[in-house]
Amino acid sequence: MHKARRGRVQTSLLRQFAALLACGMAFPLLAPPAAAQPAPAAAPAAAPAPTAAPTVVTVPSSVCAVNCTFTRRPNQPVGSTQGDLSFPNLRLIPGQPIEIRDPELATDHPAFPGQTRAPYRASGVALQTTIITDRLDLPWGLQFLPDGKFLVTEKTGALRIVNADGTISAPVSGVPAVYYSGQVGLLDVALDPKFRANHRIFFAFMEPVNDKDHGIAVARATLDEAGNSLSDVQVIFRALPAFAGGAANDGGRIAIAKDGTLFVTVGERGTGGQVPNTDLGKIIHITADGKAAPGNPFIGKVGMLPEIWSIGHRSEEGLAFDARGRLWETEHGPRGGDELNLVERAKNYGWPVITHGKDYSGALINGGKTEQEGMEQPRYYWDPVIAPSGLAFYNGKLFPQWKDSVLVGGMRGQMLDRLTLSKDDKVVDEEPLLIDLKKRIRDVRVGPDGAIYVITDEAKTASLIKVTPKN
Ligand SMILES: [Ca+2]
Repeated sequence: MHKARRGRVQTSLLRQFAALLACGMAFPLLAPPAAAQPAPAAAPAAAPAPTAAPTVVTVPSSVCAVNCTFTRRPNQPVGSTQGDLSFPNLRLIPGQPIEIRDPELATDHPAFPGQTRAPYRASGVALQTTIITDRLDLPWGLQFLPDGKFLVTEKTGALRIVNADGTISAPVSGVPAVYYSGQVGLLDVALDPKFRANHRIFFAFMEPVNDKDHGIAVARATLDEAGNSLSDVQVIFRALPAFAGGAANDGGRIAIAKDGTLFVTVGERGTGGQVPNTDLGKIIHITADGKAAPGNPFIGKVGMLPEIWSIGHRSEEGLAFDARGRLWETEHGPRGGDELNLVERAKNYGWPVITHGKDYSGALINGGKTEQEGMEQPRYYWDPVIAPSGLAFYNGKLFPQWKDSVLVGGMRGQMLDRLTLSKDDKVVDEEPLLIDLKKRIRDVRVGPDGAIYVITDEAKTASLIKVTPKN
């Protein structure tokens, strides 16, 4: 386990610049600050606040020998985004893309046919939606307990058990202190594959490590459902480095592999995803004890943290395995660059060296570069963005037409987006579901009963909704 210790602050500008150059990261000093992602529905756009200056962050000396400082770009204040961010006026004509707005960046282009704006296909499945509760407060992660109950995190710091009849428990006791601000707080929750026997859960949250700094952490605990409490709570992993600010682009999604190891997303928090000796902008792979998982690609490499699995991510809010056991993620990109990625060992997903779209300020990112040798292309990107959160592959029995479909929660897009993949992992059609709800969808999961469950994103009045075929 890493201790989030603060190292000595090194403030030499020359040294910072050398460090960034070494990481291929010089341009953020020249580029405008990255934007915050869309605010929760409860936080309406306010007048833009003054933009803060970039800050220098130091990686703890316990893990870093060289290039230990980097510059973190401030997040733009909520409400400062520009461009066409209205609710999409979708075009539902079979064979045509659903998106009719112009691309955000006129010079952008897909790297291969079908990488964006896949044709609409109506699967013709009538849906029944059942609201189990509409009294959740900024829920973020959803899981199914074996007895038909639900386990839900709320960003403000509460873990709750929702009964099938919609009644909601008091906050489960024993959750550690959570730093809640903007897009961060108590984030995803996951059940141990042997939960029925060991009642163990894992959860990700923004942890206040002192009165100023905070970082993404993963804890494990034993859940006593009857007692509505956690015991044996242990923080097993702390992303490095912790620092002040950065309440956007934080990741916090967990997916547990069949072997019981955890993949966890850690967002870039304004640093870009390329700084090697940090967990920021990475997907990490750890054991149930929080140690680097055996076989990780960067074990023993100087300057790389051993828990890192993949790099170059921005703000990964969806993470799931497909039926073949392959790992996929969705991430919030810049304006016009939200992504669906197939996540593979040691690969670099590009941010912010290459990306589709442009900065929320309207500025080009790295000159508008969209491709580079050695960096992965997203399997799909949304332009304009849908702000994807939550990702699932349909593998239940209630919707046989949707076997292996990709289900993506859209927050800004206010939809459950269903994508069909070809055998070579290209998106061949797109069908926006639940658009009549006009709700920001935060998480999506397929239940053990084959129904699809989504949670929405409001404060106090967010819903847990069950989706089944309409008979
Ligand atoms: Ca990317």
